[in-house]
Amino acid sequence: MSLTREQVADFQTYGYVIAEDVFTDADLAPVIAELEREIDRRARALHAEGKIASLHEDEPFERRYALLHRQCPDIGRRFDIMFLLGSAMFDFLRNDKLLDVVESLLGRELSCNPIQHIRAKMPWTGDDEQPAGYENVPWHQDAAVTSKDSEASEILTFWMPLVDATAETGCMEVMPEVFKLGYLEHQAEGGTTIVPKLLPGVKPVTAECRKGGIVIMNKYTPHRGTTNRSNIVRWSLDLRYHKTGAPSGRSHQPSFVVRSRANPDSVLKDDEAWRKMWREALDRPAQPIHRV
Ligand SMILES: O=C(O)CCC(=O)C(=O)O
Ligand SMILES: [Fe+2]
Repeated sequence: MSLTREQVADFQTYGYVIAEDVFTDADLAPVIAELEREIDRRARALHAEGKIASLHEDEPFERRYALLHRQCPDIGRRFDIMFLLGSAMFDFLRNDKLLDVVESLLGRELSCNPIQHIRAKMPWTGDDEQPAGYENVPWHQDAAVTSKDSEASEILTFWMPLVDATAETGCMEVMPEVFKLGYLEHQAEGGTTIVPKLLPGVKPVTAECRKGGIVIMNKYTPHRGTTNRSNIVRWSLDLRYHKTGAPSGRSHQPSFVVRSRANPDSVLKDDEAWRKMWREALDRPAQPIHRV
């Protein structure tokens, strides 16, 4: 499904747009099933080591991981796309409905950017806001986690919840129109975040998005996570795409062609080749990936 002209214009105007109902539950089911298998595998291994007492096998995807994580946070170690390298995830990175949306904004020569994550934001019952950290991110622009040589590249973020993302479950907040200011200096303290005195006083928008939708953001759009006050895990994927040939912002990690009119043979269809590229990249000495 391509974006409508109005959605494209909204994106150009505000620096973000929320496209609802792009995917059906069936489109997302293989990715969720792959995550469920991984969770089950890890739970059984930790159970065998005596680190998890109850497997909570009957709990749904939305709940089970939180109940396991509470018993042993180790279950979340390296729970991310580049470490799991699953076939269903690879297929989803190339999903036609997703790429039709990407093409609406970036044109016909498209590469999947290596900055991509699975996020499992746990329920939070504390009186305070859920602390900044991997599970709840402070105000930032995604440009902050790219190298400077990619300044001129349009690297767009496609954020997709695997459960309904609402103010209660901890959806994002975004600042409309602020992308026009370009890059704002970030600091490392408090998690990669915009230097507080540079944060514009713009009223944020609560970016609620039902499962099946996509929150699309410009790389200079400030956004943050909010507290998950529900009793389910706020599962999401955030993927990025750029125009083939443009610097990815992570030249030491694998980008790959997902769609090409000019050179259809360049499209990567082999998930084993994708795994190999990531394994080689992860084996190389760590490179600085953030600007701060
Ligand atoms: O998932 C979140 O709450 C924040 C995600 C984020 O910062 C991103 O996708 O770039
Ligand atoms: Fe972000």
